[in-house]
Amino acid sequence: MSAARSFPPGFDWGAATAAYQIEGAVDEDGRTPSIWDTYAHTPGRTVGGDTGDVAADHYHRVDADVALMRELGLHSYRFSISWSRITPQVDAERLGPVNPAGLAFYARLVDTLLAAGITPVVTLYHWDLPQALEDAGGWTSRATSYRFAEYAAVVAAELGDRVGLFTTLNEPWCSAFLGYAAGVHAPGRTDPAAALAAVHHLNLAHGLAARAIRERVPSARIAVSLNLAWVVPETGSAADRDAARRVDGLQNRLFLQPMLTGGYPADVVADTADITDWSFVRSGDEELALVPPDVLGVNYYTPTHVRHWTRERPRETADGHGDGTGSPWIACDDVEFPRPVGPLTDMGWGIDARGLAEVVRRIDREHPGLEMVVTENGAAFPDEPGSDGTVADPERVAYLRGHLAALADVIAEGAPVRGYYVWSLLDNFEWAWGYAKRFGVVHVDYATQVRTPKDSARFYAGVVRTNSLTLDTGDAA
Ligand code: GBH
Repeated sequence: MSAARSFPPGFDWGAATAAYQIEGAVDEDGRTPSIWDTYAHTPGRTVGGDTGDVAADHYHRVDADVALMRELGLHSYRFSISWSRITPQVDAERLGPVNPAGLAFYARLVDTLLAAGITPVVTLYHWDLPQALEDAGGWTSRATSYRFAEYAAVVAAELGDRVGLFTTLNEPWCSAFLGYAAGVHAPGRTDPAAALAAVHHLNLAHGLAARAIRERVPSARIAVSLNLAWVVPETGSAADRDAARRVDGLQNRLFLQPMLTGGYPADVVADTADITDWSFVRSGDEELALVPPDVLGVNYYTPTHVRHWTRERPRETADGHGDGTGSPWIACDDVEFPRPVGPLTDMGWGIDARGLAEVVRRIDREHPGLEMVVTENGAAFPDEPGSDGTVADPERVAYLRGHLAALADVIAEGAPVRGYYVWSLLDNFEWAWGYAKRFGVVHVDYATQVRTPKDSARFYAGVVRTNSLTLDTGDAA
């Protein structure tokens, strides 16, 4: 576990954030509401009624935050763009005028990063759909995919001379299943058929946007970030393996197949036949969605253990998996998610670094040559500054160390993983959990907006500096 490892020369080290989680400034410079403004402002939806209205106030702190990244020695910074800032008047029929002030914010961020020697990596969609599009059906509507491609083209045209890598979507599984089936993310719907329509329109959006970006900026590289699951059946029984097949189908194959090889997995289509007839998939859509990315973004946090539920006792569900109505796991009535054993993060998620290596191995096996970047990996712990002002977060250091060791090993086996982005640079608005959960390597005191690098930030800076994990790389420096 703690043996030394080194990473390949030129390995890309970064940190990631998302617009609604850090920016604040929700009604400045022409921005209109997104589904996350609406959701967070709906009573009962987020812990403590927290919203992203102020968040980490990054919108007003670009210079200081980029200086922080520079101190950490980051090569790259992955951030997302708030669509509602770029085309605030978008509706189902048209994209509407481009908002120069919105574009200018991101242009300035990009220029500030470049001046600091940090490579900007753009995510076009990290869950904050303009509310007017949701009012017209959101991701259940095909028009949303087309408007998204038009928005992507606008951003690419503006930033394509300075940004080399555009990520279309972050974790479309969350958008579709947490947003439209479980209802624990915006827009808060609990309609399994709507979730499957959303899956398709997100896949379509990826393909249409990737084409639109390449047309505007031929040199652009395209990524998509998927929260791929390492699905582990509890036993080798046929019933447990069938549970694993269903979960793998919903979380992994519903996105991998349409983007990488084309079409939808026949078993998932059959399993969901009672929910939808899939008529939202039109002739020609298979070709439209099939745009293999230049880089597959892998987001990994926790393993997914599954077993067949025998109904002899109440069903176990890991936190966030819901149960019955409001579950993201549609057509999985016989599946349960055993409670994780061993150490947990503050989210209640199990810790198992083997999963990161296993998802990478699986992609490498099924899609040889496809380049990967770990676009998110990290953990929440309830860190607070000590009396000396430092923030000790030994659990996060151990989490990162373990996952980086597993990653180094799978790279040494030959998997083409080109970079790693820690989630997250800053403590931030953890969606329905509000500010109750802290994922940053940098602590944020929300009352003062003071940033304090945690011990994990020093650990990570040491890894970046040496391009390796050594026994004592910067731990608790
Ligand atoms: C990412 O999503 C997001 O991209 C990011 O915005 C977010 O802040 C970050 O991770 C931390 O949450 O139900 O216990 O088995 C992560 C999506 C979906 C990962 C649910 C863990 C299962 C946990 N997550 N998943 S559990």
